[in-house]
Amino acid sequence: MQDAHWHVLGAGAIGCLFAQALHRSGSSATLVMRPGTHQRFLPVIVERGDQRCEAQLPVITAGDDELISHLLVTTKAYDVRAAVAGIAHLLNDDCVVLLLVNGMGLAEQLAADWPRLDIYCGTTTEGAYALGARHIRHAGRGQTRIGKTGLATPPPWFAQWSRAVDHCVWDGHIANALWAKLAVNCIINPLTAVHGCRNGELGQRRDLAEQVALLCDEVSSICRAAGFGDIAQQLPSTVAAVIAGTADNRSSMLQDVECERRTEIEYITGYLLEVADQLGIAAPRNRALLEEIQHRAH
Ligand code: KPL
Repeated sequence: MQDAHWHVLGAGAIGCLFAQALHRSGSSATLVMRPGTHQRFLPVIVERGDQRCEAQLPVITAGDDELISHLLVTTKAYDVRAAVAGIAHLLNDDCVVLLLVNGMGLAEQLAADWPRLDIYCGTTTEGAYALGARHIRHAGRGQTRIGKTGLATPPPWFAQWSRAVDHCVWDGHIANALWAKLAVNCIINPLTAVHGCRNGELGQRRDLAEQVALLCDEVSSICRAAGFGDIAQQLPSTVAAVIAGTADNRSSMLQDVECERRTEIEYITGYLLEVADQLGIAAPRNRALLEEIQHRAH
Protein backbone atom coordinates (compact mmCIF):
# COMPACT_ATOMS: atom_id res chain seq x y z
CA MET A 1 0.00 0.00 0.00
CA GLN A 2 1.18 3.50 -0.87
CA ASP A 3 2.30 5.71 1.98
CA ALA A 4 -0.18 8.35 3.10
CA HIS A 5 0.70 12.01 2.59
CA TRP A 6 0.45 13.80 5.95
CA HIS A 7 -0.50 17.42 6.40
CA VAL A 8 0.49 18.95 9.72
CA LEU A 9 -1.73 21.63 11.24
CA GLY A 10 0.08 23.41 14.08
CA ALA A 11 3.80 24.02 13.55
CA GLY A 12 4.70 24.26 17.23
CA ALA A 13 7.30 22.08 18.92
CA ILE A 14 5.42 18.77 18.68
CA GLY A 15 4.11 19.47 15.16
CA CYS A 16 7.63 20.25 13.91
CA LEU A 17 9.10 17.21 15.67
CA PHE A 18 6.69 14.79 14.01
CA ALA A 19 6.57 16.57 10.64
CA GLN A 20 10.33 16.29 10.39
CA ALA A 21 10.32 12.69 11.66
CA LEU A 22 7.79 11.68 8.98
CA HIS A 23 9.72 13.54 6.28
CA ARG A 24 13.09 12.04 7.27
CA SER A 25 11.70 8.52 7.28
CA GLY A 26 10.53 8.89 3.69
CA SER A 27 6.89 9.92 4.16
CA SER A 28 5.50 13.09 2.61
CA ALA A 29 4.74 15.76 5.18
CA THR A 30 3.37 19.21 4.34
CA LEU A 31 2.91 22.09 6.76
CA VAL A 32 -0.49 23.79 6.77
CA MET A 33 0.29 27.42 7.54
CA ARG A 34 -1.83 30.48 8.21
CA PRO A 35 -3.28 32.44 5.30
CA GLY A 36 -0.77 35.04 4.19
CA THR A 37 2.16 32.62 4.22
CA HIS A 38 3.63 32.99 0.74
CA GLN A 39 6.58 30.61 0.91
CA ARG A 40 6.08 27.24 -0.81
CA PHE A 41 8.73 25.61 1.40
CA LEU A 42 9.78 26.42 4.95
CA PRO A 43 12.68 25.11 7.00
CA VAL A 44 12.03 22.95 10.07
CA ILE A 45 15.06 22.70 12.34
CA VAL A 46 15.37 20.08 15.06
CA GLU A 47 18.30 20.19 17.51
CA ARG A 48 19.11 17.01 19.38
CA GLY A 49 22.18 16.82 21.62
CA ASP A 50 24.85 18.55 19.53
CA GLN A 51 23.20 17.64 16.24
CA ARG A 52 21.18 20.03 14.11
CA CYS A 53 18.87 18.70 11.48
CA GLU A 54 17.22 20.97 8.94
CA ALA A 55 14.56 19.94 6.42
CA GLN A 56 12.71 22.05 3.87
CA LEU A 57 9.04 21.07 4.08
CA PRO A 58 6.36 21.97 1.55
CA VAL A 59 3.71 24.44 2.69
CA ILE A 60 0.05 24.96 1.88
CA THR A 61 -2.52 27.39 3.24
CA ALA A 62 -6.32 27.37 3.27
CA GLY A 63 -6.23 29.25 -0.04
CA ASP A 64 -4.65 26.32 -1.89
CA ASP A 65 -6.56 23.51 -3.56
CA GLU A 66 -4.48 20.54 -2.41
CA LEU A 67 -6.75 17.89 -0.90
CA ILE A 68 -5.87 16.43 2.48
CA SER A 69 -6.29 12.72 3.21
CA HIS A 70 -4.30 12.46 6.48
CA LEU A 71 -4.16 15.38 8.89
CA LEU A 72 -2.04 15.59 12.03
CA VAL A 73 -3.38 18.27 14.39
CA THR A 74 -0.89 19.67 16.90
CA THR A 75 -2.33 23.11 17.63
CA LYS A 76 -3.21 24.42 21.07
CA ALA A 77 -6.40 22.75 22.30
CA TYR A 78 -8.47 25.95 22.01
CA ASP A 79 -7.40 26.45 18.38
CA VAL A 80 -8.31 22.97 17.11
CA ARG A 81 -11.92 23.61 16.13
CA ALA A 82 -11.34 26.89 14.31
CA ALA A 83 -8.12 25.68 12.68
CA VAL A 84 -9.83 22.56 11.28
CA ALA A 85 -12.86 24.62 10.21
CA GLY A 86 -10.50 26.93 8.30
CA ILE A 87 -9.30 24.08 6.09
CA ALA A 88 -12.46 21.94 6.10
CA HIS A 89 -12.92 22.55 2.36
CA LEU A 90 -9.59 20.80 1.74
CA LEU A 91 -10.37 17.68 3.77
CA ASN A 92 -11.36 14.49 1.98
CA ASP A 93 -14.76 13.29 3.12
CA ASP A 94 -13.29 10.42 5.12
CA CYS A 95 -10.07 12.24 6.00
CA VAL A 96 -7.98 10.62 8.75
CA VAL A 97 -7.44 13.16 11.54
CA LEU A 98 -4.87 12.39 14.21
CA LEU A 99 -5.22 14.65 17.24
CA LEU A 100 -2.02 15.04 19.23
CA VAL A 101 -3.11 17.86 21.48
CA ASN A 102 -3.32 18.54 25.19
CA GLY A 103 -6.58 18.14 27.01
CA MET A 104 -9.74 16.27 26.20
CA GLY A 105 -13.09 16.63 24.49
CA LEU A 106 -11.77 17.72 21.10
CA ALA A 107 -12.31 14.44 19.25
CA GLU A 108 -15.97 14.58 20.28
CA GLN A 109 -16.26 18.20 19.15
CA LEU A 110 -14.71 17.48 15.74
CA ALA A 111 -16.86 14.37 15.28
CA ALA A 112 -19.96 16.45 16.00
CA ASP A 113 -18.87 19.15 13.53
CA TRP A 114 -17.72 16.73 10.78
CA PRO A 115 -19.23 13.29 11.35
CA ARG A 116 -17.42 11.69 8.39
CA LEU A 117 -13.89 12.40 9.58
CA ASP A 118 -11.98 9.32 10.71
CA ILE A 119 -10.62 10.61 14.02
CA TYR A 120 -7.74 9.12 16.04
CA CYS A 121 -6.16 10.37 19.23
CA GLY A 122 -2.64 10.25 20.51
CA THR A 123 -0.53 11.31 23.42
CA THR A 124 3.21 11.72 23.65
CA THR A 125 5.81 12.17 26.34
CA GLU A 126 8.43 13.36 23.83
CA GLY A 127 10.05 16.48 25.24
CA ALA A 128 10.41 19.26 22.69
CA TYR A 129 10.39 23.00 23.02
CA ALA A 130 10.58 25.89 20.60
CA LEU A 131 13.77 27.87 20.13
CA GLY A 132 12.24 29.99 17.39
CA ALA A 133 9.74 29.70 14.55
CA ARG A 134 9.85 26.04 13.39
CA HIS A 135 13.13 25.67 15.23
CA ILE A 136 12.97 23.27 18.15
CA ARG A 137 15.06 21.38 20.63
CA HIS A 138 14.20 17.72 21.05
CA ALA A 139 15.20 17.56 24.71
CA GLY A 140 13.88 14.23 25.89
CA ARG A 141 12.90 11.00 24.21
CA GLY A 142 9.51 9.68 25.24
CA GLN A 143 6.77 7.37 24.13
CA THR A 144 3.95 8.12 21.69
CA ARG A 145 0.68 6.22 21.91
CA ILE A 146 -1.91 6.38 19.15
CA GLY A 147 -5.32 4.75 19.01
CA LYS A 148 -9.01 4.96 18.40
CA THR A 149 -11.62 3.67 20.80
CA GLY A 150 -12.87 0.27 19.66
CA LEU A 151 -10.02 -0.31 17.18
CA ALA A 152 -7.77 -3.06 18.52
CA THR A 153 -5.42 -3.27 15.54
CA PRO A 154 -3.75 -0.33 13.81
CA PRO A 155 -4.80 0.98 10.39
CA PRO A 156 -2.27 0.63 7.52
CA TRP A 157 -1.00 4.21 7.87
CA PHE A 158 0.27 3.46 11.37
CA ALA A 159 3.25 1.63 9.79
CA GLN A 160 4.57 5.06 8.72
CA TRP A 161 4.44 6.26 12.30
CA SER A 162 6.22 3.17 13.62
CA ARG A 163 8.93 3.77 11.04
CA ALA A 164 9.22 7.51 11.67
CA VAL A 165 8.91 7.82 15.44
CA ASP A 166 10.88 5.86 18.05
CA HIS A 167 8.75 4.19 20.72
CA CYS A 168 5.49 4.81 18.92
CA VAL A 169 2.87 2.21 19.82
CA TRP A 170 -0.67 1.45 18.80
CA ASP A 171 -2.90 1.56 21.86
CA GLY A 172 -6.14 -0.39 21.65
CA HIS A 173 -7.28 1.35 24.86
CA ILE A 174 -6.27 4.90 24.06
CA ALA A 175 -8.89 6.37 26.42
CA ASN A 176 -6.87 4.98 29.32
CA ALA A 177 -3.70 6.72 28.16
CA LEU A 178 -5.59 9.99 27.56
CA TRP A 179 -7.23 9.85 30.98
CA ALA A 180 -3.94 9.01 32.69
CA LYS A 181 -2.37 12.10 31.11
CA LEU A 182 -5.44 14.21 31.88
CA ALA A 183 -5.33 13.21 35.55
CA VAL A 184 -1.64 14.11 35.87
CA ASN A 185 -2.10 17.40 34.00
CA CYS A 186 -5.08 18.34 36.22
CA ILE A 187 -2.74 18.22 39.20
CA ILE A 188 0.65 19.47 38.03
CA ASN A 189 -0.37 22.13 35.51
CA PRO A 190 -2.75 24.33 37.53
CA LEU A 191 -0.77 24.04 40.77
CA THR A 192 2.51 25.05 39.12
CA ALA A 193 0.73 27.86 37.26
CA VAL A 194 -0.92 29.25 40.40
CA HIS A 195 2.20 28.97 42.57
CA GLY A 196 4.65 30.00 39.86
CA CYS A 197 6.91 27.03 40.54
CA ARG A 198 8.76 24.32 38.63
CA ASN A 199 7.25 20.84 38.68
CA GLY A 200 9.82 19.57 41.21
CA GLU A 201 8.76 22.04 43.91
CA LEU A 202 5.39 20.29 44.12
CA GLY A 203 7.28 17.38 45.67
CA GLN A 204 9.81 19.36 47.65
CA ARG A 205 7.68 22.02 49.37
CA ARG A 206 5.56 20.62 52.16
CA ASP A 207 2.61 22.99 51.64
CA LEU A 208 2.52 22.17 47.93
CA ALA A 209 2.91 18.41 48.50
CA GLU A 210 -0.19 18.59 50.73
CA GLN A 211 -2.13 20.30 47.97
CA VAL A 212 -0.97 17.67 45.48
CA ALA A 213 -2.27 14.93 47.82
CA LEU A 214 -5.67 16.61 48.30
CA LEU A 215 -6.07 17.26 44.59
CA CYS A 216 -5.07 13.65 43.84
CA ASP A 217 -7.93 12.47 46.08
CA GLU A 218 -10.44 14.59 44.20
CA VAL A 219 -9.17 13.69 40.72
CA SER A 220 -9.01 10.01 41.70
CA SER A 221 -12.63 9.92 42.78
CA ILE A 222 -13.69 11.36 39.40
CA CYS A 223 -11.47 8.89 37.49
CA ARG A 224 -12.92 6.00 39.48
CA ALA A 225 -16.52 7.09 38.86
CA ALA A 226 -15.75 7.55 35.14
CA GLY A 227 -14.60 3.93 34.93
CA PHE A 228 -10.84 4.42 35.23
CA GLY A 229 -10.26 2.70 38.58
CA ASP A 230 -6.68 1.66 37.79
CA ILE A 231 -5.68 5.23 36.97
CA ALA A 232 -7.31 6.38 40.22
CA GLN A 233 -5.46 3.82 42.29
CA GLN A 234 -2.07 4.59 40.79
CA LEU A 235 -2.51 8.35 40.61
CA PRO A 236 -0.45 9.36 43.69
CA SER A 237 2.54 7.28 42.56
CA THR A 238 2.16 8.31 38.90
CA VAL A 239 2.06 11.99 39.85
CA ALA A 240 5.06 11.60 42.17
CA ALA A 241 7.00 9.91 39.35
CA VAL A 242 6.13 12.65 36.81
CA ILE A 243 7.03 15.38 39.32
CA ALA A 244 10.40 13.72 39.98
CA GLY A 245 11.02 12.96 36.29
CA THR A 246 10.20 16.49 35.15
CA ALA A 247 11.46 18.32 38.26
CA ASP A 248 13.23 21.08 36.29
CA ASN A 249 10.31 21.65 33.89
CA ARG A 250 8.13 24.68 33.88
CA SER A 251 4.77 23.13 33.03
CA SER A 252 3.12 24.21 29.81
CA MET A 253 0.43 26.02 31.81
CA LEU A 254 2.99 27.91 33.89
CA GLN A 255 4.70 29.00 30.68
CA ASP A 256 1.38 30.15 29.22
CA VAL A 257 0.55 32.15 32.37
CA GLU A 258 4.04 33.70 32.49
CA CYS A 259 3.83 34.72 28.84
CA GLU A 260 0.26 35.98 29.35
CA ARG A 261 -0.97 33.52 26.73
CA ARG A 262 -4.30 31.78 26.90
CA THR A 263 -4.04 28.49 28.84
CA GLU A 264 -5.56 25.10 28.00
CA ILE A 265 -7.28 24.88 31.41
CA GLU A 266 -10.79 24.55 29.89
CA TYR A 267 -9.69 21.38 28.09
CA ILE A 268 -7.88 19.94 31.14
CA THR A 269 -9.53 20.86 34.46
CA GLY A 270 -12.61 22.14 32.63
CA TYR A 271 -13.12 18.77 30.93
CA LEU A 272 -12.65 16.91 34.21
CA LEU A 273 -15.24 19.17 35.86
CA GLU A 274 -17.76 18.52 33.07
CA VAL A 275 -17.40 14.79 33.70
CA ALA A 276 -17.63 15.35 37.48
CA ASP A 277 -20.85 17.35 36.98
CA GLN A 278 -22.35 14.62 34.81
CA LEU A 279 -21.52 12.04 37.47
CA GLY A 280 -22.74 14.24 40.33
CA ILE A 281 -19.34 14.47 42.03
CA ALA A 282 -18.32 17.63 43.85
CA ALA A 283 -14.85 18.84 42.89
CA PRO A 284 -14.29 22.10 44.79
CA ARG A 285 -10.48 22.09 44.58
CA ASN A 286 -10.46 21.61 40.82
CA ARG A 287 -13.17 24.26 40.44
CA ALA A 288 -11.20 26.75 42.53
CA LEU A 289 -8.09 26.16 40.41
CA LEU A 290 -10.06 26.58 37.17
CA GLU A 291 -11.49 29.88 38.42
CA GLU A 292 -8.13 31.11 39.67
CA ILE A 293 -6.40 30.44 36.33
CA GLN A 294 -9.29 31.93 34.35
CA HIS A 295 -9.22 34.98 36.62
CA ARG A 296 -5.48 35.46 36.01
CA ALA A 297 -6.01 35.39 32.29
CA HIS A 298 -8.24 38.48 32.43
O1 KPL B 1 2.50 17.61 30.36
C1 KPL B 1 3.04 18.39 31.11
C2 KPL B 1 2.87 19.83 30.83
O2 KPL B 1 3.66 20.64 31.27
O3 KPL B 1 1.90 20.14 30.12
C3 KPL B 1 3.80 17.87 32.30
C4 KPL B 1 3.73 16.36 32.33
C5 KPL B 1 3.21 18.43 33.56
C6 KPL B 1 5.27 18.17 32.23
O4 KPL B 1 5.59 19.49 32.49
